Amino acid sequence: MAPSAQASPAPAPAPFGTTPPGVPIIDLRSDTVTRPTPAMRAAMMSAPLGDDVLGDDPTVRELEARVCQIMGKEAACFVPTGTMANQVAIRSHTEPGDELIAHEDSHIIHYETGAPAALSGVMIRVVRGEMGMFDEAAVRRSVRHPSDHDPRSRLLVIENTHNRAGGVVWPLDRFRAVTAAARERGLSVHMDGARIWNACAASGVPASEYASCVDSLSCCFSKGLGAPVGSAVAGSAPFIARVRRFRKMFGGGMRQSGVLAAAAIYALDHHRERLTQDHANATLIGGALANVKGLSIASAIQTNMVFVNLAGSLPGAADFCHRLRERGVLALDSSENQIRLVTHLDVSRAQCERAADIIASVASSFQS
Ligand code: TLP
Repeated sequence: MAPSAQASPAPAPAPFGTTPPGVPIIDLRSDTVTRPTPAMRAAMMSAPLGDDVLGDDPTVRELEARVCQIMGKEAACFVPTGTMANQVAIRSHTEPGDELIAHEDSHIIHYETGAPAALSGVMIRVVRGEMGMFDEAAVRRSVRHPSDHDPRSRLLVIENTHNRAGGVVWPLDRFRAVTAAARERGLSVHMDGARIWNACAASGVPASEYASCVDSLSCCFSKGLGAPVGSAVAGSAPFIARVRRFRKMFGGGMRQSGVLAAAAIYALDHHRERLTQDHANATLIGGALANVKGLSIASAIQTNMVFVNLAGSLPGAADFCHRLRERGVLALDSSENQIRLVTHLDVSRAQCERAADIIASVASSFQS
C-alpha cells in the first residue's frame, strides 16, 4: 500500500531541561569543563614518554620538578585527580583512628564521597567560621589533649581558594597565623590547593608563600589552568615517598602519563596569568545579577566563582538550572535555593555577558 500523503508532524518540543538544537551553550558549571587548546594538544602529542610507575616518564618528572620549584617543596607526585591528591595526602599524614580538623564546608567533607573515612579510617572534627575561614583559637580548641581515650589530633586541612565559601582567598597573614597555631600544637597541615593558582592570581601572593606554611599541598591542573586531567601533591621527600605508595594502593599509578603531564606543564606556562580575566568575568556576572529582583549574590566575588541565591518567588535551584539549560546556560545547583556559576578559559567576556542576561531574564519571568 502506498504511504498516505500526510504532512510530517511538527518536531516534538525538546523535553524540559534540555537545550534545543542550535542554541549555543555557555557552560558555567565548573572550570573543570574546559577542553585542551590546540597548542596544549600539540604539547601532549610531542611529549617524551616512559612508564611513570617505574619512575621513568621524563615529562612527569619534569612536571613534578616544576611543581617543586613553584612551591618551594622538596618533592612532588603527579596524580589523576584533586580528590586523589587530597586523599593520598590525608592517608600519608595519618593512621586509622586519627582525627583531622577541617572547616565544615570543606571539599574533603562534602564532595569526596566519605573517602577520609573509607580510605584512611580517620575522624573529622569540624571548625566553623565565616567564608570558609577560621582563626587560631578555633584550631587550638579543636586539638585534643593526648589521652588513652581520645582520637589523636593529627592533621589540619585548609582549602585555598575555598570552594563552597565562594572561591574565597585566604589572606596570607591569616593563613600564616592559623597554620602556625596548628603546627605549634603538633599537627601537620595540608592545603587543598585545587585552585591555589586562582588564589595567587587574585592576591598577588606567590604560591611558595602559602606553601611554606604547610607540610603538604595539592594543586590541580584540570580546573582554571585548563588541562584535561591531573593534580599534584607536594611536600618533603619522605612524605612524597609515602604518597607514591598510597597512590599505587588507591589505583592512581599511571604509565605513559607524560601525555597528561605535558598538558599540565603547558598550562603552568601559559594559563596562569590569564586567570585574572576569569576573575573579571565572574565579577561582571555578579555585578549584572546583583540588582535583579529575586537574585542575590551569596558572597563577595574574589576569584572565578559566583554563588547566586534564589528568592522564594523563584523555582528551586534544580528547576532554575533546567530553565537556564533550555536557554543554553549551564549552571550547577549548589543547594536547594542557590546556583553556582564558574568562569574559565572556555567562556569569553561576551559569553559571560550573555549568560548574565539570560539568567536575569529567566529570573524576571517569575516576577509579576
Ligand atoms: N571540585 C569540583 C566539584 O567536586 C565540586 C568543582 O566543580 O568545583 N578540592 C577542591 C577545593 C575542589 O573544588 C575540587 C573539585 C577538588 C578538590 C577535587 O578535584 P577533582 O574533581 O579533580 O577530584
